[in-house]
Amino acid sequence: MLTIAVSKGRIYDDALPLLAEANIIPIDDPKTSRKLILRTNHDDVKLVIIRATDVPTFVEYGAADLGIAGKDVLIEHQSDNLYEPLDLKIACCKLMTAAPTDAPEISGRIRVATKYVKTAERYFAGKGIQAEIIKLYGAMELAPIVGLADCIVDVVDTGNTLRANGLEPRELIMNISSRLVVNKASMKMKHQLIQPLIDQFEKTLAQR
Ligand code: PRT
Ligand code: MG
Repeated sequence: MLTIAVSKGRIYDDALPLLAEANIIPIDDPKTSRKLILRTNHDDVKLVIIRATDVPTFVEYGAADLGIAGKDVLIEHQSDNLYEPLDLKIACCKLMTAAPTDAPEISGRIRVATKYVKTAERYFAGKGIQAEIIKLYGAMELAPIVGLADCIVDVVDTGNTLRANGLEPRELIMNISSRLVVNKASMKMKHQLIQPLIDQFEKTLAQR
């Protein structure tokens, strides 16, 4: 049995064509089904549909053999128990700082709202900036507007969400794409199942 952890939404949408090229086709559709375990055209392959931030946890503990997770989520999760064999180059975006448009650069201690607490801590520490990190679970863009923080750290794609809330992108922390992650024990025990899958993904990506 092979279990693949994927989050609903953009990663699932971008992962479907890759999986299809590897002849893995879900039978249930997560958009219409409330099932958290999706059967596929193979009796021994299933997809588990979970929150994006939970994918590394499921794979780390072997609850899923493989997973697809954003690099933003992976650098925040930080696990030594995951192989990351492939950059799938899907669900691409940028992890950035953002602040109210035309707000002056702040000197001294700043307050930063983000769900990427560890990543933000590392980033500002690396720049020698004293930052108080405020953990939020969503709607980060609101924080500077209501005076909760001076700036935010979040992923940006088109920048429309920032602009709609009077913010502008400032510094690029990292270019983000989704990665294939594999449980270390599964990689050994189920090598004959997993390696061909990795090879097929690689082939598809090379043709893109
Ligand atoms: O939504 P949920 O709370 O369940 O979890 P999630 O937000 O972590 O999941 P999801 O599916 O939204 O994102 C999964 C992964 O997609 C992330 O971990 C990123 O690696 C990647 N990704 C790519 C993005 C975006 N693009 C993106 N634009 N994740 C989030 N966004 C959000 C961003 O947070 C902001 O709210 O979209 C908004 C910005 O988009 P623009 O186009 O307005 O800039
Ligand atoms: Mg989201």
